Amino acid sequence: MIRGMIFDLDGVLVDTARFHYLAWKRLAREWFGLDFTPADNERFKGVNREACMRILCEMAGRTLSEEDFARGMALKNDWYVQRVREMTPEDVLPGAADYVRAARAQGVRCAIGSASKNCRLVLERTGIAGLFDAVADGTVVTRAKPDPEVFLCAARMLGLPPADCVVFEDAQAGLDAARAGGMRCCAVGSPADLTGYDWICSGLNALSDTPLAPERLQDTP
Ligand code: B16
Ligand code: MG
Repeated sequence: MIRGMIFDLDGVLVDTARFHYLAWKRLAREWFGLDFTPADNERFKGVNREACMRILCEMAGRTLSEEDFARGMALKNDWYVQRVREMTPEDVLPGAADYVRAARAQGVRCAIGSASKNCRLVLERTGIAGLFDAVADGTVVTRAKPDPEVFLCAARMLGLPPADCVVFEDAQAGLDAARAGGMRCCAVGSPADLTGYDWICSGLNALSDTPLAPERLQDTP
């Protein structure tokens, strides 16, 4: 039975992916003269900041000093945070808050499992912090998805075994992390981009006809 739900933040609950994309695109252009495309950005989804910076350097064929590497990450983060500060509850993805509320009403415990160190700020700006019993994010874990650390940490915070939890994820690295942690997972996105999931939906607003519909959760093995 599903007793816990662990939600990735970026791309599942809120649309911060485009802010990350725009900030990396600017850094790629200003520092490396690279045209960073949406296809390049796929490799950055769900991956923590340091790992993203490493991928960008690899794409540019450049090795930076430790100091410049840290300066690049800080610049990107400043640009990203500027946009996050302008977020409002309207930036919550369609149906996401209602889905979490309905699951909670069925007795399901809900947590966040995000790679982001800015997770708390995003939750506060969008007004959904109070919907979650626990927050496992980039400030409490060290290993990047596809390592399962962030989801195992969330399950532990909920006081539930991984097998009783479902992870909702938009990134392949996150789906791989959920499975590595012994959890079932629901992909959020398109079957053309994602693989290795138990269920798939285009967004949390599209789950009403599936076994993950809140009113059917009690019967889901
Ligand atoms: P930050 P998620 C991830 O969030 C993003 O998908 C990824 O693009 C980003 O690099 C990562 O957070 C780190 O974010 O720079 O704010 O610490 O999808 O795991 O909620
Ligand atoms: Mg995500």
